[in-house]
Amino acid sequence: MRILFALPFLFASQAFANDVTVTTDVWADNWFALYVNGALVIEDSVPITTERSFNAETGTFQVSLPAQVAIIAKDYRQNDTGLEYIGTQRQQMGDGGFIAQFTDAATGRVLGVTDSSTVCTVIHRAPLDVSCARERNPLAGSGACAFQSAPEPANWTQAGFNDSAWPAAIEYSEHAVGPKDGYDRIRWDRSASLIWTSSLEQDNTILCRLSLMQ
Ligand SMILES: [Ca+2]
Ligand SMILES: [Ca+2]
Repeated sequence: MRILFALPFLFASQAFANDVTVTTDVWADNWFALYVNGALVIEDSVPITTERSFNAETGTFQVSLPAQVAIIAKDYRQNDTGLEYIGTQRQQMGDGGFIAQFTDAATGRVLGVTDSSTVCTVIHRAPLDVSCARERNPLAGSGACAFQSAPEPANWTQAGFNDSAWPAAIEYSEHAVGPKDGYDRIRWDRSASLIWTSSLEQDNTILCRLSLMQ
């Protein structure tokens, strides 16, 4: 039944002259979900709890341009300390990293990429003091292991959301991020950059927005 209701909308949306089929490639350390004009279009298929969950995803969607892309990206953390491998010799902060590109599936033309014109905000930062990573018994919210956490702002994936206060994303080199499994499988456009916010290690959950232009 659901498809019967969906069909009229599908035909209506395809009537717009600016409609394009967009191919998107995404690589994330460790997990992401990607929205276009407020609708979820692609989500990382590997759960964040999978050890070393590095992977690339490729998907297609149809949209009328210009369009608004919104991405939530998460670096894995075992708890609110921001650490991973807690209590083992590998106990560490862990680091994030993210890259995406959007191309016209028919022509290959680049419609958008992650770079310093992307804007991002941090909604989970931990630990606030990096010495937490060396503590024998790190406790979230205690001393060096204090953290900052905020809910996702209402309507942040929508095209009309006001992101003017969000800072520019920071571009990182491949050397800094060390992108692994799946990254090399994608032919990245030269304009696409690995991005994150100011700390690859302490910023654990970030929200980013970028525009796709005709
Ligand atoms: Ca990570
Ligand atoms: Ca981290």
